[in-house]
Amino acid sequence: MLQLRIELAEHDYRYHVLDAPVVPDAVYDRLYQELVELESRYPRLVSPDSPTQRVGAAPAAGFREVAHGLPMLSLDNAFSREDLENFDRRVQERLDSAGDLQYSAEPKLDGAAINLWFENGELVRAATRGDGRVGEDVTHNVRTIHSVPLRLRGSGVPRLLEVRGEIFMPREGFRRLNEAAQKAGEKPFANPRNAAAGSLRHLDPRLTASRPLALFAYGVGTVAEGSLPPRHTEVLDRLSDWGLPVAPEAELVTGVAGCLGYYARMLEKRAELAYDTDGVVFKVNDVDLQARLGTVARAPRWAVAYKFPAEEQLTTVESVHFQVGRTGVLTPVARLEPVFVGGATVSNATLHNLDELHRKDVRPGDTVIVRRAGDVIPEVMSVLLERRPPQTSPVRAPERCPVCSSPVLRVEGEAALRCTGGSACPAQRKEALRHFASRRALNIDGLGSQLIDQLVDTDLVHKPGDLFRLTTSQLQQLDRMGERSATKLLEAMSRSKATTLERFLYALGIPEVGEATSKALARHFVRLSALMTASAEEFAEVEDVGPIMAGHITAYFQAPHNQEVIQDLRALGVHWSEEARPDDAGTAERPLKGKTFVLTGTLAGMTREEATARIEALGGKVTSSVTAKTSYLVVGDKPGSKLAKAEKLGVEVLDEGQLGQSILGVSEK
Ligand code: D41
Repeated sequence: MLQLRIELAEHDYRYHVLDAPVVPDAVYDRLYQELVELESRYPRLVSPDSPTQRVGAAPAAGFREVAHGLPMLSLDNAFSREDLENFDRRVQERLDSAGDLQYSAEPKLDGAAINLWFENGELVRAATRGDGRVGEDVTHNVRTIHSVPLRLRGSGVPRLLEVRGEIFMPREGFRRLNEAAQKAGEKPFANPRNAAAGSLRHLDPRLTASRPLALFAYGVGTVAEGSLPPRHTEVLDRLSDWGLPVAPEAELVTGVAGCLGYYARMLEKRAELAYDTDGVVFKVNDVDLQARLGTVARAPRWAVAYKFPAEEQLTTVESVHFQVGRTGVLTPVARLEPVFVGGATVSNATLHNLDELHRKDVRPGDTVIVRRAGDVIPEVMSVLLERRPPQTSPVRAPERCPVCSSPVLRVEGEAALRCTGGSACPAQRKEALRHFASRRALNIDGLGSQLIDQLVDTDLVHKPGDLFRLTTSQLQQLDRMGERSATKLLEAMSRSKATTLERFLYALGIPEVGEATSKALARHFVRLSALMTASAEEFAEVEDVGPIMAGHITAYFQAPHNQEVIQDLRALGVHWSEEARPDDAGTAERPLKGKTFVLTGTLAGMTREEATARIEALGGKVTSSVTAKTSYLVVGDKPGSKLAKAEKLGVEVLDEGQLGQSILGVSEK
């Protein structure tokens, strides 16, 4: 039984902490079953740290209050570069230090803070943060979280240890949980943080066990009869050695510049991370210095949370209108009281389609939550019904196009409303021209959105070819268009006539045909004439072209109107080479194809961006966290916890010289 427990705990650790299982689930299940059977025969030999004991009975009296050994402090916030610089200055002044301090830099997870008590390495208690002094005993729930070790591994574990961390729900798990809730007709959670906090505070541990929760440890409280290393990053490494999960993005940085660099990198990575973050945390790395700095009003002077711009805000809806896209699809858009969210001022947010509009029932006057995450277009998430003013009415679908008044059709089986005006609708013409001139299509420099509006509104341009017939005198009649800019624009148009077949195809705006398909079509057919006469079956032979898309493409080329547009453009001198191009460089020129790299610590000879660019140029990939799939960890000066993780996983570790010489084929400076 002891052996089975050890083996199962090892598999739990490999699966949930290292992300690197070594046996198939079926093997785990068999071992687990074997232990369950032995335990039922010898109930006296069941120990609380057995993997079978993660899900137990609910506490009879609900959640008890428990005092933390040392208080759980709160974090001061910084919202700007200036705030961060002030933090660093205050720290330096208090320490009489001049020069760059080292900081532990960590993602700030958006979950629920937890305090874990380990006695002789065994998990004996888990409590929520509460007011920082006293929290709620949620041991029975926390035990069900598989990345929380029931017993610490390795040596040198203090007899008594309080570990602080954050319980959170990874995004993918959150998505699946909400999908299931929606299917079951239950109310979905607003965000992963609420889902995590709610799951922790449920009386029935079986429910918590069914929730995809995880832990990252970020610090310690009481440490008795044992000791920890003198730097915070080393403490994190030690916790990781003992089997506790630590955020793989944690790093050691130097000075304000290092902090700002880390913040920028994490902000960029924010959308790709598997979990929600609301900022990054910087902590003075030297534990002695932390003690000298002390705390004020329950927050340490040695740490700061530099918050990311909030991705959600409240605002009110001024109106809901319908925007007509390139293919005539009407998209409901909420016009908002402008609000600063996700790092930009937002005054319009999409409602996607009619079904979404009706499901969310967004009305003028409503207070709504808007979300803008990364570069994704802002969207209205939900309405605060309790704030709805009296006498509002639901938005109705328009029967006529708001731009050209043509009838609107609701396509059977689709959520989309479509304007039937086609190229008679100025909105569709404008969008088609915007697309035609865009950077990845014909790339007409200087032909912006407002200019296109004017050209269509003044009837100077109806179809793409008309652009190339414009004269300087016509252009000069437009707003803010002098002779110089008119000439420049005509030159840009003339340059754009030299293009490639794939750009030309993309520029046409064939329904469903994006850049990748345009490229595949150009490769496959090589000549436009071959494309214009191909059958749906022939199109379906092209990689990634399904029967529906093949139908769209043939229909497009068969329509006389489209044939005219194409002939017109060719007659005006739009041209490209129709010679078959050799395939992309094979693996010979992409020797790092299929290899993933993680960079950590400070590189001496090149910046991380340079190293990343070179690895990518050779076909390799650079990712942020070490997993079992990582091919190489490249370590610079002062690597953080990634090195320990790589060693644990047996990931090959290279120093900068080795990266340069053997992989990138350059010698050191
Ligand atoms: O990821 C986090 N949410 C996080 C929270 C973190 N990485 N580090 C933290 N460090 C601290 C101190 C410096 C006080 C030990 C924290 C928190 N505190 C914290 N979480 C909730 C309140 C405070």
